[in-house]
Amino acid sequence: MTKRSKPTSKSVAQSQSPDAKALDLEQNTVDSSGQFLTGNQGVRINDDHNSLKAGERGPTLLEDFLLREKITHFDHERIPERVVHARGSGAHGFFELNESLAEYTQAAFLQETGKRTPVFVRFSTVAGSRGSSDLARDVRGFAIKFYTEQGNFDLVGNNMPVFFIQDAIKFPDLIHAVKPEPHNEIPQAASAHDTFWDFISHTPEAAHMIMWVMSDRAIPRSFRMMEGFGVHTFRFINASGESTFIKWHLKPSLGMKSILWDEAQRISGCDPDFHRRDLWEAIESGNFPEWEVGVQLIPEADEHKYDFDLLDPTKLVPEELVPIIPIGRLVLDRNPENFFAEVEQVAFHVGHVVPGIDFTNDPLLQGRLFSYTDTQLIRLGGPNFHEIPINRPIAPVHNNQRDGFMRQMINRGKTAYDPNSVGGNDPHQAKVAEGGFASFMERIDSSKIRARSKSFSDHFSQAAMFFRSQTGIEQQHIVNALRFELGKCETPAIRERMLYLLSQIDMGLANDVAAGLGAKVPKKIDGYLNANVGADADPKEVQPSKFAGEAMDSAPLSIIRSAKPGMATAKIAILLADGFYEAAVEAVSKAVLAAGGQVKIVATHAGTVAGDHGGELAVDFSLPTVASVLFDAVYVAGGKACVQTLSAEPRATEFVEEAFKHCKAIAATGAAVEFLESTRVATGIAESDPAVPVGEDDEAAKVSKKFVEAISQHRNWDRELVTRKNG
Ligand code: HDE
Repeated sequence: MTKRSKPTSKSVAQSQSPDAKALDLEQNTVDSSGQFLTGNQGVRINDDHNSLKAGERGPTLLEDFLLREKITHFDHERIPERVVHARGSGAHGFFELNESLAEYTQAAFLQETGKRTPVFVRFSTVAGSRGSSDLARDVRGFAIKFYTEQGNFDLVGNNMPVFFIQDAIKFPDLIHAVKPEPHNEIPQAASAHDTFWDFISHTPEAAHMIMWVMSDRAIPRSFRMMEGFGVHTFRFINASGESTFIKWHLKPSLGMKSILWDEAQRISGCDPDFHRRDLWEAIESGNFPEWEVGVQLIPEADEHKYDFDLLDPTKLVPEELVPIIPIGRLVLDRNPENFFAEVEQVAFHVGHVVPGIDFTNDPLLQGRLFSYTDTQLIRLGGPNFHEIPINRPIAPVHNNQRDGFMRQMINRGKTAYDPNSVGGNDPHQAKVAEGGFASFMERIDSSKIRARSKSFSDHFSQAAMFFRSQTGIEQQHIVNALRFELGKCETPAIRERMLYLLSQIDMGLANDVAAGLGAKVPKKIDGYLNANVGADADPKEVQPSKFAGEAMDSAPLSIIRSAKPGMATAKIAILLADGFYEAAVEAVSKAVLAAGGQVKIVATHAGTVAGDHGGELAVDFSLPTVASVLFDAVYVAGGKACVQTLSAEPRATEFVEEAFKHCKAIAATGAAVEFLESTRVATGIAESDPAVPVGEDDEAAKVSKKFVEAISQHRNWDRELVTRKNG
């Protein structure tokens, strides 16, 4: 039976446990097992297979209220997708504090160590539609809703610490430029087209962000293996009303890992739900994704200490200048019950804050403070979206707001205004000491102007810092990404402007990209550095973007330099066919599982496969349904009959050759070594590539050890043709 939703705010508010949100959601869940099928008014349905007709072959009757109710509901099943971040996945979990921030903020969830706060997290890509591939080259959204006892706090961040633009007024332009072009709605979920690069080439402030999105950060291996950032500088306010600037950071406990662009394109075809599936399966199997949450704290007095502006969202604060203090962990331990009700209907907003957390004057943040409520009104159909279960705070909600589409709350009493005496003047305001929210009393004394701060004008130093902090391999990936993206642009002038912009970051980078485009880096482009000014600006007053020519080195900006060895949850394919050598498969599986990996049996056919000693294995995937891009490493099983079958199957050759091309670990024993030698993996064997361990069938234990070591390094990058040297 449908559980009726009661006015929940009171009962749920009393419960401060991390499970409070689970209880809240449960009040709205429906389990239909053993129940009669009914209409939406509760009437039991006798025949759900036939509409009401005037006679056996007659017309359907307008009177058929069951048909009309069902079809009307169906007709309205879709809601507008998010205008950006439409493609996403989410999960429930908790935040556990292990370092009190009481000195800096009054926020209740940041006071006592050990305190757990329930959260709901949604990851997303930005540009693509709801049904697009997870593997687009794009920024990933990383939005967290903390259900605190003082109300919801939303940290609506990304997996990159900076943004493309400095002022919210440019956001619609940026998004229009990256979305499919309006005349033909092409391309989907891709920035590799004219309009995006046309906009960027006129927007030098995007230089830093472009380095991030052209890097491997834009193609993560998993949501579980990417960092998260609040991007803007926020404020903490403590009990004495003092403010500290703060930047939010999340570091994945599995370490950061990415994939190659070649893989991303292939995965988009093989499994466009790759990240969604990965998150879902990790949680279902008890491998709960986890991040270390940290903050950079900057005293009010240091506001002007740096050669960049803390209010400029195209800049980060290098960890070398302000260390990240770990304060707790974020764990995702529960999948949604219903994707639409939770992941689709969750409504985030940077303006959902609690006492002790406040905004800065970052002009991008200020614009966002308007945008998020506004967008929910159209997306969720009215002003009562906070009553949808996933959005409901666990803190009680009492105010004089009334009515509107889909109102759930039944407010008692006859007053809906303040002040009133008829209702005892309730609900009443809260003093700060009672938890009332008070904004930081920042002093503002200035003229009203429509202009950028001059302190925002260095667009290239941090872009150069990012590029120069990468290893040679990562730099090459950036060059390759730019060659791909700009190579897809059809208008030569756009490429030229981009090459000029790149030359402002790093001449070597610009030359390398130019070589791939068959173009030359122009020495000068008239006018374009004067972007971001109004029509009447005096060109002399416009500060040109400057780059001092030197850039600091920051290791944490590089994935490879900050890599953590380890293979927890890595997915290993065991490629085999009937007649496989059982003892070796067993040994390799054991070693992989012991190191925290997962074993998936990939065979030439579905069902089960028979080993050389009569054992049987259930097949997880048949070759035609997968590709090695979906796995982290491959072991090819020995056994004469098995290898004969694999050798006759072109897909098996493709499987190992692709894994080799993508620098993954590949192991083989017994007869399978000959099979590898008949493929391009032969080079790896000949050159004693440490990530291609091979041996006799009875050497499986030795081979497994090397295999596990190689997987723990994630990739053998030496296999890539390295043309760049770091710096
Ligand atoms: Fe968003 N952004 N954004 N954004 N954003 C939205 O809100 C917007 C920006 C981010 O999983 C929208 O509910 C403006 C920066 C995430 O539901 C919309 C500006 C950062 C999500 C919106 C920005 C973000 C959104 C679309 C520039 C990183 C997905 C649907 C002023 C710090 C949240 C929605 C989810 C979603 C507006 C810039 C992160 C339209 C105007 C910078 C993670 O309101």
